[in-house]
Formats: sequence, structure tokens, C-alpha cells
Amino acid sequence: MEGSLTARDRVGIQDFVLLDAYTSETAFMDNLRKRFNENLIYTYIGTLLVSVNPYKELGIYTKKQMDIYMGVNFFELPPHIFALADNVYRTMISETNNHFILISGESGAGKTEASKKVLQFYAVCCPSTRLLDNVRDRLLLSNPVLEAFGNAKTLKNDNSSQFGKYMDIQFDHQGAAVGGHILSYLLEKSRVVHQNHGERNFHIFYQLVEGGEDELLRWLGLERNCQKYRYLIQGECAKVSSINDKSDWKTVQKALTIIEFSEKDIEHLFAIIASVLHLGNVHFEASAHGYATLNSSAELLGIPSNILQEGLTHRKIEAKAEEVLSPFTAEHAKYARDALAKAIYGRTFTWLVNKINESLVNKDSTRKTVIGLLDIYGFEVFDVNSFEQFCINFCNEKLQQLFIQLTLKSEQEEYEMEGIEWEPVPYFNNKIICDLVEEKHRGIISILDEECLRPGEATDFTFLEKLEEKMCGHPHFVTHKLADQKTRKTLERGDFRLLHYAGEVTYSVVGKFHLIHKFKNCLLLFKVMRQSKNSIIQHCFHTIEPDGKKRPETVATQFKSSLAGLTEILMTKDPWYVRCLKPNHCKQPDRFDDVMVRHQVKYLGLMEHLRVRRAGFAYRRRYEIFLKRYKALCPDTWPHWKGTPAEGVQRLIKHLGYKPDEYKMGRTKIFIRHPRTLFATEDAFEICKHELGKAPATSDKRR
Ligand code: AOV
Ligand code: MG
Repeated sequence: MEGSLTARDRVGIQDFVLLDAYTSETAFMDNLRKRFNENLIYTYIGTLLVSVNPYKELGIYTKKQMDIYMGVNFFELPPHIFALADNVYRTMISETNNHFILISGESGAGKTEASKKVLQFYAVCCPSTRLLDNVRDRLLLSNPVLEAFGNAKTLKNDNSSQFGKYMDIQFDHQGAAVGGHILSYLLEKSRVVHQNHGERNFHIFYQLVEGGEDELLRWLGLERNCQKYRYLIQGECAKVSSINDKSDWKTVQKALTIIEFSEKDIEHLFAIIASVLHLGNVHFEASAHGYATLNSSAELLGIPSNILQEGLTHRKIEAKAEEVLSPFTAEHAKYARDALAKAIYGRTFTWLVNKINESLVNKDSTRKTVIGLLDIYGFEVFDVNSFEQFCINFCNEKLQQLFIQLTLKSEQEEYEMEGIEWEPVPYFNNKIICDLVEEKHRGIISILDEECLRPGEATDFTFLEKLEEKMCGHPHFVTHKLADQKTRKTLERGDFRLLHYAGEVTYSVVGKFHLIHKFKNCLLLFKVMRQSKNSIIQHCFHTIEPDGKKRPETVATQFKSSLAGLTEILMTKDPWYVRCLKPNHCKQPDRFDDVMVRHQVKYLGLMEHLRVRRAGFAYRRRYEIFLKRYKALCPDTWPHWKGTPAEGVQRLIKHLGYKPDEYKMGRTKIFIRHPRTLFATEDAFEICKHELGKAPATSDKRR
């Protein structure tokens, strides 16, 4: 027994629910750190999985590991992402209902890696027929493609997701993966034209330039030198040691073929990528070179170059009955060029997602159940934060809200269903911040819309003034004008600050919130794009553009609606959570920054979640499972119990000497008030196992 205690001391406890001092943040941190130092990056809070990014290969994701976790009861093995994946899968099969796994945490915490591990687990472990093998490959290979086009190196993460991704994996009644569907959310496309110092554009550009075959590059008019392209070098770090663009290019090429992109599609796709690079080199002071690259761009896009040039340098003014073209200043033309590059890239990305979805469609109409995987950009705070961070952080705010609603709700329901009384645990409810951003007529997005769509001279500053007027006194909103003496020093006049659930973020409004009147100037350009001979471009710009007559939707409103849609999708499914923590700011292994981790533990609400899990009863297990594990501890139940599991458990715990106030019998589960009780039982089980020379309880390998 002493031996097992020492082991526990060294590697910590694998489920926080069993922590004695469960309200102590220090005890929580001690346990997390202890485990991290032993390379044990996973710990449970009940069925929630906490993961700390190790920033090194641990060799724990092999096929052998998958086999170990396949079909084994959740708590019988050390915590693992595979255990969670397996548990979700088996619950789905046995209850024939839909589930989702919400993976959250800040940028670089390991969300995307976790989601890939889950997908790999299903790809390898689910039964399948030969016929469906290609669905499996496509599901897996959609990842490198989407990452190439949708991820980039940022200061926080060398492979940072610049789009939100929700993926449904569909299973037939035998549990085979038979199809999938991906929803993508707001690609942060401003980096197509601008990157902050130390950041890169999307991976695909570098992959093409570094890895593209000579012949391909010649055809695209590209040189094998990233330094030649303005859109690639603003962050001054085209080369990154952790990234191999050349081999990634090969992976993407292969993936595109397996997902069955036609040769024509692939040709058009890379023509577009190259055209964006050429576009970036167009400049508008009369210079022969500038026009040469404009010609290359036009050619690749399949548009006569004089028409593209006209579109880039003029806008259409409607005067009474006729249309007049009025020339741009060089400044405006640059803006139009960048707007076009972003629009082309963004729409092509959407096309790409749709194309992948086509290949994942399952045509058979029998009933399917799904597991949804949500991997979205993490909470971000940079030195300068703009509209993109505003959207990303709002998204995280919404997901936190969902987490709060679902955990409170499901816990409450469980006690209710089992006929057990409970007392709610107080939470910081971030609904107030969600409302601040999205409330109709009064929220920040509404005010932004109003300013964007208001005819006349709306500017960044009128927007800020409106905000100040409406938000005055709101506990989570500050501007220079509204700030107290102390805060004012750290706030610029053109900024506003939100006190998010995860911390303060200062957003720059000036030049960063893209008021839409600038966009209207580009309408002519969008018309031009519709004449393209490139089938993808044609397709992407085919949809009706805002013509200035109908009130168009702003990006912010579109995003808000898409998040509302996502919430709706998730609410109909059973939730599972992976909370990813980032151990340090330097992307380094074996470094556990206490202050930083503690902050994340706090804002992710892990302590409260633990408290809710423990409110009243620390532990609950279905009668069958409890009995199966511990039946050897009582002569009446070993080796076989003939009555109902509930009666068996009753007999078993009587024999173990559980006192009446230590447990409650629910309808299907036993609830244990204090972890000590379970510990004692678990220790007795260990000794018994030792004495019997083998585990009396067997894992239920069902597959
Ligand atoms: P993120 O998805 O949470 O950030 P990633 O999943 O891309 O973060 O992880 C960042 C990096 O951390 C990876 O590229 C790996 O190098 C390393 N890493 C993460 N998880 C593991 C693991 N389990 N084992 C080994 N290394 C790991 V963002 O997309 O930026 O919000 O937007
Ligand atoms: Mg990611």
C-alpha cells in the first residue's frame, strides 16, 4: 500500500476529482506540474480531459497505444486523448446519439494536434470495409490540405490555425466512418497582404515557391525565391526551422490527388495562388515592372489585363442615369489591390472546403450518427489587436458560454435524473461580455454595422465615439475617455479595451476595423472578376455582390450569425471537452511557467468545473461498472453476482463498510461523496489484485 502511495505522490493524481484539497488552486497546480514533469500531459476532471502541451514528441500516439485504449473502460488506464475518443465513440454506438468534442485553449496550446489525434484514432480503430477505405483517407488527408491553406506561422504558434473548423465524422450503425462534413469559420485573411514582424503568410505560398516543380513555377511565372514577393516577406521570416515547406508541398500534392481534385482544378488552384503573389508586386507609380506583374496576374486569372488594370485603378460612380469611371489615387489603388488579393484568397479557401466536402459526402441515406470535432483559433492577445482578434476572442467567449451552459445544465440534469438533490456552484458567467459584443441594437457589432452602412462620413473615430456613448459605465468596456487616471496611461485615444473572460485585450480601432465604405469602391473590381476564364474564380465571384441598393451584411454580422449557427449545431449533441493548456511562451519542452498556467486554469473555469463535479458527490459510476471492477472484494459478489447490479453494489459496499452518509444510490449509478472512500476501495482492490496475482476485473474489450 505504501508503494502505491509513493507512486501517487510522484506522478500525482490522474483525476482532479480525487484531489483531497479540491478547492485549492495550489493543490491543483501542484498536481498538474507533478504530472507534467513526469511527461504525463493528460489529467481528467471527471470526463473532461486537461492537456498540457509538452512541445516534444512523447511517443504516446502509436498504433500500439491505440490498441491499448480501444474498448477499455475510461478510468482503467492513464488519462489519454485516445481514451476520450474511445469513450465518445462507444457512447455514440451504445446510445445511438450524436456527440461533439470541444477542444479549447489559447493559441499554441495544442488544440489542432489534439483534434488530429482524435481523427487518427477513429481512422485506425473503427471497423471498416475496403469500400470505405478511401473515405478514411480523405478524412485524414483533408487536414494537410486545409492546414496548408488555412494555417500560418504566428508569434504564438508556428502552425497557427487562421480559421475555425468544425468537422462532423459520420458513422454507420456498425460504427464504420462513412463520411464527413467540414464547416469553416472566418478565415483571418488579412495576412495575405500583411504580416506582422516574425509572422508568415499562409503556408501554401511558401510551399509552392520552395517545393513547386521547375516546370510548374515556369508556367506560373514564379521564381524560386520567397524574397521576390512582397506578400511573403513583411514578417521577415520566410524560412522557419520547424517547418519543411518542400516536403509539406509533396504531402499536399498527394493529398489533393487522393481527395480527387481534377488536374484542371489543381492547375487553376495554383494559378490563383501564383496570381496573388504577382498581384502583391503590382505598384501604381508608373513603372514598367509593376505592369509586368499585373500582366502575369491577369493572365493567370484569365482576365484581359487592361480590364483588370481598369478595375484596380477606377471606381464606378453612378451619376443619374449613367455610369462614370473615376480614377483612384495611388493610395486607393493599393487598397483595391490588397482587397482583391484577400477576396480571391478567401473565396478560394471556401471553394476548397466545399470541394473537400463533396469528396466526403456519403451518398447512402441510412441513419448515421456523428461525432463533431471543434478546433477553433484560440484566444489571442498581441501588442496590436485588430478586427480579426476581436472576432477570434468573441468566438472563444461564445464557446466558454456554451461550456458554462452545458456543464451546469448537464450536471443539474444528472442529479435530477438520478433523483439526487444538489446545490448549484457559483460561476463567473461571461454572458455579460457576450451580450456586450452581440446584443441587438446595443452591442458592439450592431454599432459597427450601423457605422459601416451609414451613408455619409462614418469613420473609425465616429465609431469609437458611438461606442463610448452607448457603453459608458459597462464594467467590461474601457476607452481612453472612459478610463480612470491609472488605466488611461496604457490606452491610446483610438483604442477600446474589453475585459474578456480570459483577460484584458486592447483593440485598435484606427485603420483596423475596416469600415465598409472603403469596400464599396471595389465593386467594379468584383464585376471584373466574374469575367475570369479560371473556373474557380468564376465560381467564387459568381454569387451576387452587394450592389449598394440592398443593405449588405457586414463581416462582423456574418460571423456573429455563423457562430449562432454553430451553437445551434452543438446544442443538439452531447458535449465532451478537451481543455488545452500552454506551459510557456517560448514553445519550449520541459518548461512549466506557473503564473501562465495558473492564469489559464483560472479563466478556463477549471476550478469551478471541478467544484461542480464535486458538489455533493465527487464520484459516480454506473452500477454495472462499479460492480465489475470491485466485485472481488466481497465473497457474495465474486466471481459472479446473480441479482441486479444495484443490489450487487449495495451488498458490496455494505461488506466494505461504507457509512450511509458517504454515498447515495441513484437510479443507475452509485454516487460517492468523498474521494477518500473511493481511494480506500481502490487501495483494497490493488492489494486484492496483488494477492490474486492477476486483475480480477477484466476490461471489456468489445471490439
Ligand atoms: P493550437 O491549435 O492550440 O493553436 P497546435 O495544436 O497547433 O496549437 O500546437 C502547437 C504546437 O505545439 C504544435 O505544432 C506542436 O509542435 C506542439 N504540440 C501540441 N500538442 C502536442 C502534443 N500532444 N505532443 C507534442 N507536441 C505538441 V492556434 O491554432 O494558434 O489557437 O490558433
Ligand atoms: Mg490550431
